[in-house]
Amino acid sequence: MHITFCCADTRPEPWLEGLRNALPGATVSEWHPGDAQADHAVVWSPPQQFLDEQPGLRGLFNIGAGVDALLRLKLPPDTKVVRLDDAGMSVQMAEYVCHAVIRHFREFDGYEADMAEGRWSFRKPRSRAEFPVGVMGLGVLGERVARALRQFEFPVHGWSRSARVVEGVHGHVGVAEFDGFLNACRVLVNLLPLTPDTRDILNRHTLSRLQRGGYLINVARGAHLVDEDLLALLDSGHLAGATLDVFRTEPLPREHAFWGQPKIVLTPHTSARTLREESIAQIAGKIQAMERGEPIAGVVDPVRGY
Ligand code: NDP
Ligand code: OXD
Repeated sequence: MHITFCCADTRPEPWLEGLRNALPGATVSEWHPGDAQADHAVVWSPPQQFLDEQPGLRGLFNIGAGVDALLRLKLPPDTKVVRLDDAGMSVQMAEYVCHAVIRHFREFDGYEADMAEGRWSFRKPRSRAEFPVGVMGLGVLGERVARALRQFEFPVHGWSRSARVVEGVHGHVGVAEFDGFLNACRVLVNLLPLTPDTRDILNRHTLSRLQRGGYLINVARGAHLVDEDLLALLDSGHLAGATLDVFRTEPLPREHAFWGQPKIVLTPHTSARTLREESIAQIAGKIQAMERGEPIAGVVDPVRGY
């Protein structure tokens, strides 16, 4: 069995070594143009040439959860596209989102500023009931985030395409229940995949439906958010702030208005990192299962877009 590796912005050696250890007997190599046909590929943002030259792949294993960049390419028709299924990402995402929600709710940014100026002052405790949190997307990451927020006793609402039952979380389903979901929330967390249905979904119209003093946490993809609409709603005061981990252009260009906006906390697409060991173990296990003819989790539906 031949596994080829084609991952942009990723040092290949540790991945090749890890895959060789996990799949003894397999030939594992970094892809170069003109290489022979492989059986499976481990990829991140591969060039179209790679896919054109590898039409017989049985599995195309993406070393991330989001497959939007991959699905923009012309894929071999019979290849299974497989995304990372947690692999250590959901706990990181839960940490990141809970940190952002709590930092805002408890006004730790204000306390930091006060203490930096030598000011010993208290703020009035706020009520959790006045900070209902909405999680868009109740998949592998969104469900974990919603459960973690419930542990801190925030009222939590979730929105998904099909009905999802998560204990203690008020579920809202599909387009018909989207406005009701937004109206019920003050803090909004985006964990949707980027698809034609969800591109630009965080815009003036939808963000205006959040309760006054709303707060946005975007940890999914930059193209979910209409940047100018967020800036306008921060200026008008309808939104109190935002924490953004993902951007339309990454790295975020130096001249972008987000850099100078004090109500926005920025991080460099780091909320849930791909963990090499966990990812290799998961991918190797799935390759072995596929070779035995068994079903695997995390197979992407290219029509649905995730
Ligand atoms: P999943 O595929 O497991 O979950 C997606 C969820 O979104 C599902 O609940 C799905 O509904 C819902 N959904 C999809 N389309 C719609 C729609 N049109 N309307 C309503 N709900 C919809 O994905 P993950 O949880 O694993 O990952 C989510 C995203 O997080 C990734 O696609 C990626 O973009 C981003 N990500 C960001 C990272 C970072 O570091 N910033 C790291 C990892 C991922 P249903 O349950 O009905 O199918
Ligand atoms: C992912 C990401 O999709 O890191 O896994 O954004």
